[in-house]
Amino acid sequence: MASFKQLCEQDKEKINKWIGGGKKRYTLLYSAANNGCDPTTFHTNCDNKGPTVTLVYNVNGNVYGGYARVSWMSGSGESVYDSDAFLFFLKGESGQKPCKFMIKAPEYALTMNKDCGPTFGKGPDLLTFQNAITKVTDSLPLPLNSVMSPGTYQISADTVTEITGGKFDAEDVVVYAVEDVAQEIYLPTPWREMDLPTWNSELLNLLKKEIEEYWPLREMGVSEDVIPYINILLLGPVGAGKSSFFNTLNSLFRERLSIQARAGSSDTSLTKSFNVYSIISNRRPLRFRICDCRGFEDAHGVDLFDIEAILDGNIKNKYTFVDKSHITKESPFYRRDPKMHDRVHCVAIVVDANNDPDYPMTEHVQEQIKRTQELMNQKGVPQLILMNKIDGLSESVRGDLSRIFHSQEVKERVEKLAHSLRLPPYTVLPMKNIDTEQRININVNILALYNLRQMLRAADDYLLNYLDEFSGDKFEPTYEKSSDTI
Ligand SMILES: Nc1nc2c(ncn2[C@@H]2O[C@H](COP(=O)(O)OP(=O)(O)O)[C@@H](O)[C@H]2O)c(=O)[nH]1
Ligand SMILES: [Mg+2]
Repeated sequence: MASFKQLCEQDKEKINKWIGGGKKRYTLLYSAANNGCDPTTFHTNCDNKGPTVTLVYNVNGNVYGGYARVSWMSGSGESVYDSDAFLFFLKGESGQKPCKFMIKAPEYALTMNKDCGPTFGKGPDLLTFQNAITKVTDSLPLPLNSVMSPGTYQISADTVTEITGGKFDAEDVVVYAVEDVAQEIYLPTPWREMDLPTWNSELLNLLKKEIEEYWPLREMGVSEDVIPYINILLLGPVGAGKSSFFNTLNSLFRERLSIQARAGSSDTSLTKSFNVYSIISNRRPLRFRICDCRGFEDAHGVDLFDIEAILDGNIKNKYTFVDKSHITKESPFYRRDPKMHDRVHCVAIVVDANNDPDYPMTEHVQEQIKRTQELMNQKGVPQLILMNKIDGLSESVRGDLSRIFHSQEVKERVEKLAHSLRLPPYTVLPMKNIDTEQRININVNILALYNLRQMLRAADDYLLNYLDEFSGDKFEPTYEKSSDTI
C-alpha cells in the first residue's frame, strides 16, 4: 500500500486557527495514495460530508491545500458560494512560513465537477486532479494545470511558484471532514464497567495490596512456588511510552520517583537492548516482570525472529539487538531450554493516544505490529493495548484522570484504536504516565495498577491453557469438578 501522509497535531492546530472557532475533530475521508487518484472515488467518499480540508503533499515535500465549509458535490463544473473557504500553505522543505490565502470572490469559491478532485476557485485557483490518474512511481503526476490560475483567492502567480516549489506532482491528496467539537461529553454512566469505586488513596492501597499478593494462577489454587513470576512484554513504536510505563510502576512501589528504564523522546529507539525489570516492594520482588524491548522503528526496529525468541523465552536479559540481524543459538544471551516462567505470558502493545486513531502509526510500524500480532495469535499469547498519553487527548481528563471512563472522547479513541489493531475494545487500556517533573500522583497510580492488574489477569488466562503441564501435587484446583453425568 502506498504511503499515507498523516496530519499531525501541530498541523491540525494551525488549520484550526485559520478556520476559527474552537476545537475540531478531523476524520479522514479520502487519500489518493490509499484509495486511488480517481474523481469518482473522491466524490463517493467526500460528497455531502460538510466542511472539509484538502491537502496536497507534493514531491518537493511542500504541503498546501484548501478549506471548504460547503460540502463537495458531483456537478458538471458549477461554481458554488462559500465565504469561509480559503487556500493555505502549511509547510515546506525549505522552511517557508505557513500562510492563509483569503477568498476574494466567494461566489466562485468552489467548483463542483464529477470529473475532478477537489477544485477551488473559478480559475481554478487549485485543481487537484482531473480524471483518474495512475500512479507511475511513488508520485501522482497531477496535471500541470493542477495549481493554479489564481483569481478567486488572494494568491499571486509568484506565490504559487513559491508554495509548490514549481512541482505539481504529488505524493498524496488527502481530504478530511472537519467537525466542531463543541464541548467534551461527560457520560454519567462509565463506558467501561469497572470495579473501581471512588478514586482515592484507599482504592490505591487496595489495588497495591492485591498486586503485592499476586502470584501466577493463585486464583486457580496453584501454589506459590509452581511458577515464580509472569512476564509482560511491552511492544510498540519508539516514543509511545514503554519505558515510562515501567518507571511509573516502579516509582509507585518504591514510593519515590524512579527512572530506572531510560525514557526519552529521541526518534530512534533509546532502548537498544532487551531489559527485564522486576519491582521490589516491601523488600520482596513482585511476581511479575516487565520486559522492555527495543521499539518498532521505520528504518529497522526489532526483528520478527527476535520477537519469537523473546515470546518463547529464548532471549536472556540485557541482550543487545543487532540492526538487520537477529540472535543466534550460539549467543551467550540465547537460552536453549526455556522454562514456563521464561516465556512471555502477556504482551502490551503501547500506542500514543494522540496519533490519528485510523492510522495510529506509520505503515511500516503498522506492518511490523501486524506480523508480530500474527505470531502472538499462533502462540496464543494474550494481547492488550496500552493507549498511552491520554493527557493529550482530553482537557477534562488531563485535569482529573478519574474522569477517564466517563469521557466520550476517550471512549471513541479506544474503539477506533481497537478497530485498527483488530482487537476487541476491552483490550484497550487507557494510560497516562508520570513524567520527571511531576510529583507522584494518586490517580496516575490507580490507573497504572488497574492496567497492570488487567495484564496479570491476561497472563493467568494464558497459563490456564498449560494447567496440564504443572505437576499434580502442586496443583490443587479449588473449583468444583464437573458432575459425573456430564
Ligand atoms: N504527555 C505524556 N508524555 C508521556 C507519557 N508517557 C511517556 N511520555 C513521554 O514520551 C516520551 C517517550 O517515552 P518513552 O518511555 O521513552 O517511550 P519508549 O520509546 O516507548 O520507551 C518521553 O519524553 C516521555 O516523557 C504520558 O502518559 N503523557
Ligand atoms: Mg524505551
